[in-house]
Amino acid sequence: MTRRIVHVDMDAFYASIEIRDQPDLAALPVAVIATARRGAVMTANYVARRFGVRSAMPVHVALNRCPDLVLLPQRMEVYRGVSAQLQEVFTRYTDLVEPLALDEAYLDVTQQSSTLADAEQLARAIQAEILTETRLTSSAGVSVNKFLAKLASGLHKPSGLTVIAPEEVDTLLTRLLIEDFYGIGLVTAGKLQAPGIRTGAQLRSRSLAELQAVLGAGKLAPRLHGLARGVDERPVEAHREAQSIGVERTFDQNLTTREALLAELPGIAVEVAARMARRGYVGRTVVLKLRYADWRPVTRRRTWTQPLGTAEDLADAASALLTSELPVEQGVRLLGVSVVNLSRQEGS
Ligand code: TTP
Ligand code: MG
Repeated sequence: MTRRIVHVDMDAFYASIEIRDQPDLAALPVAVIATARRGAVMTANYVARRFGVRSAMPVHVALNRCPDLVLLPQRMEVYRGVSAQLQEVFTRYTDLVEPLALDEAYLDVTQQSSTLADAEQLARAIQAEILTETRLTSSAGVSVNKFLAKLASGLHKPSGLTVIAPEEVDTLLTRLLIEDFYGIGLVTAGKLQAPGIRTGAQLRSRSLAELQAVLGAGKLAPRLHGLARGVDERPVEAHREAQSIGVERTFDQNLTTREALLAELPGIAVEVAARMARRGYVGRTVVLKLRYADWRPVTRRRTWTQPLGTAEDLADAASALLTSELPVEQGVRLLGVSVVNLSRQEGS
């Protein structure tokens, strides 16, 4: 069965978040470093990369290459928050989402598309939604399996959208170096180089038995034999259970009156309930989030003994939480309702 897989990977993730939050840094070379281990660069923006600054590079080497490099300490909670926002965007498109890291995921959109061109449109919409919700850019790759989708997302970074069609696979893979095949680390690369396998073309020229002679009888030889031909049957595994399901709405103009605020809740509740139903969840804790005009966030939550799931129940719960915050002393720019303490709805 042919599949359609999208791989999304954020551009210079930690650095882009820092620059989003301190726009004056945009034109400067910026690196994020671990505060605990001051020794290494976690990531650098694309300005710094032009000087040769890379992830995992010792800070003194990075400063040597780029003396004006701006060093910023990591803010993991913020990055995790953005990661949750990404996950939320992805699940609007498909339930088959497999996160690989905070800033990347595979999405199986086979059910939601009938051609790679359809899947490309979905990927474009996902990138636009990520930009709207997080003010960050991403790169996406679209193809028929995970290996090719991930390869594609890296081809035109930043802000890239790349499709690898089956007919392009041969030309593309023969040109790759073996390190560019997913899962080939330094050790495997070393083993393959001894018998003269350095490129995709050379990898492909070897039979399975020849690769097994080099790599042993484990899974690696058949896996690389497949990858060299663009074959990768691994399914997208949405192994993680949802932690929270919710909807946020940002207003063009800040809302100030009780009526205007309360009037937003039923619509939001309908969307939350629809998402919960689609994914087969009910939940016991309703969380209301407000963001005031000055960006100050407030969350209020309440837990019920019985799980909730209908739009009416969610709207009532959210209204009660909102009412206790009224009147608001300044405008509200964002209103969100989410449900945590999720459990599987019976019968699903
Ligand atoms: P990547 O996606 O590998 O890198 P990136 O998002 O910074 O840049 P791009 O994808 O545009 O090439 O990693 C995601 C985040 O993971 C990165 O922002 C920081 C963190 N990270 C580390 O902490 N150490 C590392 O060695 C790497 C590679 C990443
Ligand atoms: Mg990235």
